[in-house]
Amino acid sequence: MNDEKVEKEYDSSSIQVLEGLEAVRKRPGMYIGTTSSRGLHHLVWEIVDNAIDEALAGYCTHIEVEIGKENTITVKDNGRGVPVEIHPKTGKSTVETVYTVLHAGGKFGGGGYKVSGGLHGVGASVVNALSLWMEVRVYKHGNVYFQRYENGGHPVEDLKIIDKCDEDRTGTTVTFKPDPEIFEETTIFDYEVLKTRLRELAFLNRGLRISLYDLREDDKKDSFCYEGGISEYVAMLNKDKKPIHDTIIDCMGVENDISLEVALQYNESYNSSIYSFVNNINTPEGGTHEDGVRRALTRILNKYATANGLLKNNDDSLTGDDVKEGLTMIVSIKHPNPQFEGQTKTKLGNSECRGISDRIFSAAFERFLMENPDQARIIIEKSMTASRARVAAKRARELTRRKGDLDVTNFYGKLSDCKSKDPSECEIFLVEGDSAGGSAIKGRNSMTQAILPLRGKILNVEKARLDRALANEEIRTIITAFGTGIGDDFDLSKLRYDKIIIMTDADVDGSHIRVLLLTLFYRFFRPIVEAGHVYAAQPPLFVIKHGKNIKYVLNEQERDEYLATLAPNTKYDIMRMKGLGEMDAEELNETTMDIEKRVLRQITVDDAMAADETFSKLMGDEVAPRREFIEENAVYVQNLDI
Ligand code: 1YM
Repeated sequence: MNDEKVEKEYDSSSIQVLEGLEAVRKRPGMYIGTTSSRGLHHLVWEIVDNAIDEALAGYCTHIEVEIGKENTITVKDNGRGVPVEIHPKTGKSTVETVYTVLHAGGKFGGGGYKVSGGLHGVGASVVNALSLWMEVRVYKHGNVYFQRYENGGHPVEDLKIIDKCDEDRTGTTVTFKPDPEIFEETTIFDYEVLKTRLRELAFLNRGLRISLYDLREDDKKDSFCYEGGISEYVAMLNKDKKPIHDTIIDCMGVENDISLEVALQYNESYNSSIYSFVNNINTPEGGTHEDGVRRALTRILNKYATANGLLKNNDDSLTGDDVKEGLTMIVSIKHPNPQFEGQTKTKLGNSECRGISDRIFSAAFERFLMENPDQARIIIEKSMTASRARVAAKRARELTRRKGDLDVTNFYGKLSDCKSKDPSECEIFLVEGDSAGGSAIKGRNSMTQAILPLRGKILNVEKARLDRALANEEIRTIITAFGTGIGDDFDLSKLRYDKIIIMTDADVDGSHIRVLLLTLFYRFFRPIVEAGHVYAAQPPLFVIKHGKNIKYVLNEQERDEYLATLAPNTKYDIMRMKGLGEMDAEELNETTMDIEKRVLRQITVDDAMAADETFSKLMGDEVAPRREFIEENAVYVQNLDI
């Protein structure tokens, strides 16, 4: 009787498990956001997060990630190993429970800082559900425990011992193959994506070694371990910029189980690169941890500057914006119970973190300034210059505003606007050169398509502040056309077009103009890029004519693919397309502008740090890194996605 009851419960719980995993397969987007390449890589982060948790708990010193020949992933750690005992609630091994029960991973951990408290943390069972197969090996008690799952998380057998190992060897190894039926777009792992995040995790977890191997290519591997933690991160971010003082200022402190680390250094540029993290998760919207540090930074600099006669009575005090010019800073907090808020749930909400961050950082920063008066003076002078420039830019903006320069109703410049006033259906083409501009004006749909021909080279804003940018006519025209304003006045809701389309030739000049425009957008209109409004038109490279058919293709590969589809003895003509300026209105419409036929590439800022690095390299003062980048990316440079 009793036995029967146990068996029934066991049965029903198995059924629930399978239903759980089935739900994941039915609606994968609900669990991993998307089934695109990003979702595919998310699977790796789920498994790696468990190993990172084990490192945060103090038991694991080395994590290895291996991309297999067939695009499998193996993650290996030297932690305690997932428990192998029967789990009281499920009646199965804990290993099976962790890998087959939805949300089991986060639930029984208890205590410590869990990465799974944040954005990831849907659990390893979700990865299993979305895999063709998965294998888990646990090294513990001198044994190798093993379990294999197939077809979206179905155990092939119970957990069993398959081998012996060294008594003192412990750890967990997980291998999985993503299911191509779920990841229709791609099941190919991107080495660079894995490398960037794994390196970041190594920076954020001082002393933890993380290695990456790619078996698809001979000898491709990287291994990261930073004894200096986030200070070394700041050093890397400033590598292609010119630091203005020697020391990377850093601090570390713990209050009520919450630990904070900050590292910063100023460079010559006018941009700031501030990145904050909670339990190793990036918080691009910031939050209380970042607020606390920024508040302290501004207050302490003002206090020191006043006390040491650098800031006089009649000087304006330094603002948060002044002290962030040229600042590269990482803020990393580890919190047992983080609360996330904001539009994308990437903003820390815990109010206690503001005070904790302020106290820990201000004490350390004040001490640094006292002990290093030369560096203190350099930093304060930089902020004071920024302050004066901010006042000048405000004046310039007010002046242009008074003259109505930035007001679209007074704007009879070069813009051929569209008739519709409904931004959701409007697009603006920024076109290289007057001649292509002319054809575009004739070839457009004047209801929804506006044309702005760009004559000169755009100012390189990587080397200019807002006040100089505003003095540039080309840039003023763009700001006016967008309708959003700029700087403190910027308002995304006033954007007059849903799509901003950069239309340049597929040659070196064209890519240069494109990069200059992208720099402008990234530095001064970042929300427009982040909201996905920016696109690059892709004019075709070849036209193939046979009989009455005309086919435009984007590149060599498409050309060859198309030719392969033609019947063997079709007689055909191939022509390399002319530049935009040589196309007539009809051709331009047909190839690049017509909504039905054109190909647009959306410009994304998936990784703000990578974009920042790219712009510093491409547009900054240093020649060597730029040459290096262009040499390394020579083939891609025309297709640079930031
Ligand atoms: C390659 C992925 O998952 N490592 C890993 C996971 C766990 C432990 C150790 C662990 C945790 C605990 C106790 C604990 C997990 N255990 C669980 C659960 N690497 C990888 N290494 N003993 C071992 O948190 O108390 C979930 S993950 F729930 F079983 F404890």
